Formats: sequence, structure tokens, C-alpha cells
Amino acid sequence: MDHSAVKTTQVMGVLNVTPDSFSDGGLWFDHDRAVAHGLELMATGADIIDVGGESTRPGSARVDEAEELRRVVPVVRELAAAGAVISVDTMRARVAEESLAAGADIINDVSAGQSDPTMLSVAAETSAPIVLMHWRGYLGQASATFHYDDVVAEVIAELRTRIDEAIAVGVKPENIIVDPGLGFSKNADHNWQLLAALDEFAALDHRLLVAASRKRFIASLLSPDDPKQAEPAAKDQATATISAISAQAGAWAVRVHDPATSAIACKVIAAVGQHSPAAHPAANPGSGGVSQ
Ligand code: PMM
Repeated sequence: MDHSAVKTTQVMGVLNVTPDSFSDGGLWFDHDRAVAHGLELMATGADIIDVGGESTRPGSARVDEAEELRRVVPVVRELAAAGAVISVDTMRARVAEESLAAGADIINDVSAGQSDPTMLSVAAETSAPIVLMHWRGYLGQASATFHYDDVVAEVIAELRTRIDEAIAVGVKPENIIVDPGLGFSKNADHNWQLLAALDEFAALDHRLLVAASRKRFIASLLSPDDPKQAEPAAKDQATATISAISAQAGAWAVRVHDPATSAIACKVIAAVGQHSPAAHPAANPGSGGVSQ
């Protein structure tokens, strides 16, 4: 990471307009409540709102395209009009295209272009940044955990393939955002190993997104006997700690349900980065006064 250009890691707030998402399914399913929650996410520290209309929760059935459009596009339009920067969490090119036309800025495809053969060309033609997330089970095996001999090396190799495919259809390297896909076809040990190796993902030389928020492996750490009993505030505190680790590794953004706690974590890491000797090579340590 180049410490002379320390940037604050962006906070992406999750807005699931679904009846069945993993941690907040049903809460924001109604249009007005979804928009109100999007505004609340912005007010509490989100730089980007990630609007999704299809749950990827293990075992959930796919929604049809018309229903996904109905859920997502009006919410995107209203939040964009209110000044939000929006990513659209979808595996469908048409939902991405219509959301971009309604004011979205970024495509977030958890299948990294594998689910819809035209997704990567939409990203190329619109020049919209696109999140390419690692996931092996995007076609009907959402809950499957796969075998890895070396999860870090294999996830990086598979992401490199997705990156090459995107570049081959004309997506500019600077518009590619990579995401290790925590919890997607991975068990808790895999997720922790990936988090321990975030530097390697940052070294791929694309923007890095990390999305750990409230996932099962966090709940299992906090409440091993019964993950469902993990306290929501404790899960958000653990998520914010992961946001700090991600920011320290140079992540461009963290995707979270509670922006307030993660925004503080990212701010702290940015302040430390801005005051590091590498950011101020000419500074004379010890010349400053003492402050609180
Ligand atoms: N996780 C979920 C949904 N969308 N998008 C990206 N890029 N990365 C993720 O890890 C990711 C995602 C599932 O979590 P949720 O049900 O809490 O939204």
C-alpha cells in the first residue's frame, strides 16, 4: 500500500429490499421503509448504499427478474435523487442496466459475471465499476461449502480468472473491485484465513471490498454454543473490528449493516495512516506539541 496517499476506506451500507435476507430480511421490504432506511444509512455514516432485491441466503429460491426489478429500481431512483451513491447487488444484467439508468453508480455481482452472460458487457459498455465477488456455488448450490487445499491461493486464483474475463470483454482494470466473498461456499475457518490474508487481496491491484457484516462466522465466534443467541450489538462491534483490519490492509470499502460503528473504525485507521512516518517522511518527530 502507498502510505503517501492514505484514503479513508468507504463504508457501504446494506439495504436488502427482500423478505428473506440473512440478517435483515423483511425489515425494509416495503418501498417507503426501504428508502427511509437508505437515508438513515447515509445519515449514520454510509458513503455508498448497496441496494439488493434478491437474497443469497443459503437455501433461498431465486426471485424472477420482473420481481427483482420491481423491488430494486424505484428504491434506487429515489435514493439517487436524494444524492446517494448507489451500488446495485444483482446477478442480472438487466437489473444492473436499469438500476444504472435510474441513478446507480456501481454493479455488485456476487457471481462475478458467471450467472448472467451479459453482465460483464453491461459493465464494459456503461463504464460502471463492478464488484467481482468470489463464489463457487452461484448456480443453485448456495449453501454448499467446498473443499479447499489452500483457500487463500485458490480464491485469489479464481478471482484472477474472473478479472481476466472482465478485462477480455472490455471492463477497464480501474473499474474492477474484488471481494473474497466471505461466507460464500466457505466455512468459518476459511473466512478467518481469508481475513488474515487481506494484504494479498489488496496486492491484486484492484479496489478491494470486504463484506463480513453480521455473518454466521461472526455469530459463531461470539456465541459458539448457539450462534443465533449472539447479541446484535456485539456482532456489529465485531464487524467494525473487521472493518478496521480491512482498512489497515488497504480495502477500498467495507459492506456493513451498521455504518456508524464501521465508519469510526475506518476513520481511526485513516488517521493513523495519515500520521505514519511514511506519509510524512520530512516531518521532524518530536517537534509538535502535546495535544489530547
Ligand atoms: N454478501 C451478501 C450479499 N451481497 N455482496 C458482496 N459484494 N459481498 C458479500 O459478501 C455479500 C454481498 C450477503 O449478506 P446479507 O444477506 O447480509 O446482505
